[in-house]
This record gives sequence, structure tokens and C-alpha cells, in this order.
Amino acid sequence: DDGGDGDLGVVLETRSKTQRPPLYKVMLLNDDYTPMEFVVHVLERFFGLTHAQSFEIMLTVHKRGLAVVGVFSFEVAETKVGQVMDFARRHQHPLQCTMEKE
Ligand code: TYC
Repeated sequence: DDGGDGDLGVVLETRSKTQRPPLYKVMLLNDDYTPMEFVVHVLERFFGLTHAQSFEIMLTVHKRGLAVVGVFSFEVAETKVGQVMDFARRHQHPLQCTMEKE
């Protein structure tokens, strides 16, 4: 019922807030022992980066302590962290990879 005035209600919010799934930054941490070439290989293999991009990110981690490698959904980020940690462990390198909500 519109109360007879012809007004069917006022739309208070014209722009509805669209829900997006949260994104997660995947980060690589520096250490003193993992060889630079191994880190470059990891970035190429698991993140689909070119050799040049991988070398640049590796150097950023080496100089600054850490760097964001990519931003992904929770499930993809979790998979990448697991793959990197597993690969590093299998090669007996102390390389650390973590994820953080954006
Ligand atoms: N600091 C290492 C070295 O001098 C190289 C390195 C870079 C290690 C990035 C880890 O995430 C890393 N051999």
C-alpha cells in the first residue's frame, strides 16, 4: 500500500556496496643463505614471472628484507605459499614465503 499518495518508497541508497572477496599479498622474505638464483627460479616457476621480473623482485627482497610477489584470492595465495615453502624445504634452503590480507 502506498498510502494513496502514489509514493512506493524512497530509495535511500542508489549505489549499493558491491561485495568483493578479500585479497591476500604473498610475500617473500630475505635470509642470508638461500642462493639468489634459487629465488629467481622460484619466482619464475610458481608466479609465472619473466626472468627479468624475477631478478628484480629477488633484488628488492635482498635489499629491503621482503617484497610482495603477487596478490591473490585466499585459496590461490595459500597454494602458492605451500608450493614455495615445500620446494625450499626439499632443497634445504631457509627461504620463507608468507601471506597477509590486503
Ligand atoms: N640474501 C640472499 C643471498 O645473499 C638472497 C635472497 C634473496 C634470499 C631473496 C632470500 O627471499 C630471498 N644469497
